[in-house]
Amino acid sequence: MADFVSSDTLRARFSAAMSAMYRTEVPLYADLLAIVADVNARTAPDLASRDNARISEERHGAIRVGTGEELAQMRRFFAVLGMVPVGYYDLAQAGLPVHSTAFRPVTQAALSANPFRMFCSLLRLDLIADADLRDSAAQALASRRICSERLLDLVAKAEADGGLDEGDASVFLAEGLDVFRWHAESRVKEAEYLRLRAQHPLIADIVCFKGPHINHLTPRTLDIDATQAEMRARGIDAKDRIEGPPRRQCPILLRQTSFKALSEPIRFAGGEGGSHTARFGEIEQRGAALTPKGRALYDRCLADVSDVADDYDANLAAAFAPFPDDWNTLRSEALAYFRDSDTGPEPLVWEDFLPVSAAGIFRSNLGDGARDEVVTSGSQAQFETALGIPVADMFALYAAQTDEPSAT
Ligand code: OOG
Ligand code: NI
Repeated sequence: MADFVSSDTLRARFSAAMSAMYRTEVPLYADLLAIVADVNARTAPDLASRDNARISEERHGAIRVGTGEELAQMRRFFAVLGMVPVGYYDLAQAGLPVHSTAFRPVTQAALSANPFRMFCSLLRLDLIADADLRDSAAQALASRRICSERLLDLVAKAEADGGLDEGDASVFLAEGLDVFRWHAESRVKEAEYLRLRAQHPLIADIVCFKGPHINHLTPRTLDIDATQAEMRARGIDAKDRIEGPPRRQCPILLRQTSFKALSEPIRFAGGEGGSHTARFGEIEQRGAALTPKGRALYDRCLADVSDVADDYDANLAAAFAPFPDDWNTLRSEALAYFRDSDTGPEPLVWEDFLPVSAAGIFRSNLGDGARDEVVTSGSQAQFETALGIPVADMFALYAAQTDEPSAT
């Protein structure tokens, strides 16, 4: 058998290459990495080096694709990196014309080797009410090729042979990186870009460019409040609310915040210049994975957050008062997942995303023109047909990991 590069190695190399590319494309991202590294070292100076290594290597990214074919290509590409689609996120409920999944590794071994994740959204053309606009968006997308022939050939080769040797792997990674590069040239004329953007800024972002540019990369912080404060102190325009649960003794799920999108110069087909807002920065703090019962309680608490007074943090904390905040109760009430380790039960880390938080991140980064009007329900079946396979059930994955022997 040929000497294949393992999917864990491919994923780690791809994640590092994306990070290097994004640092040059969005220099503020480099500042963010430095702040997070500082805060993490201060927060957990004695963290086991294995965990420390995982945390400083950890990041997620996000992309948005325009067609079912593009989504299926992404699914096949990420599979070579050991990443499978987990979960269905219905953003239409929040008024956004997309639905999403997250490509990520699923076993404990793969997650500890490198947990890189990619949040991937698919445009829902069916939610564009204006038929003319829908047709012109569909037409622009029909002639677009986001992957090179060479990349598609290597994906097919990896599928057929079960892997790639070093020679193929390095070409595969370079061609893969190219898919997510920023292109400042719009494929459509200014008038059409403006019409699409007026319908919804997300539609213009997805339809008008050569590829699904990476729109953010997110490092994992061990203290999001400290990181957010440090961002502000350095004059970074951070979003005013942290999405997700409040600060707690026992962190659960995911807390996220972002800095605002940059306005970047672009050139339209036809030659005129303009500007586009798409790319931003984000940080996240991960906590314990909740069971369906814990998640239902989380959703109820979140729904109870009052928007009346302007002290959002206090309202959030008050709404979460019913959520137990000690590990024993979280375990005895089966609200979170645990697994046995040498030192007793430890909570499983939440490896996924949250639809309400994701909607907040989208919204804060769509610029002033963002209008949320398409309120309708999701269509998981339609998404999975495009994807080519069903998405994995995150709760089943966590449940299986509670039985996995603990990593040594
Ligand atoms: C994705 C926004 C969602 C997250 O971390 O929840 C997201 C996007 O803007 O494309 O990245
Ligand atoms: Ni994100």
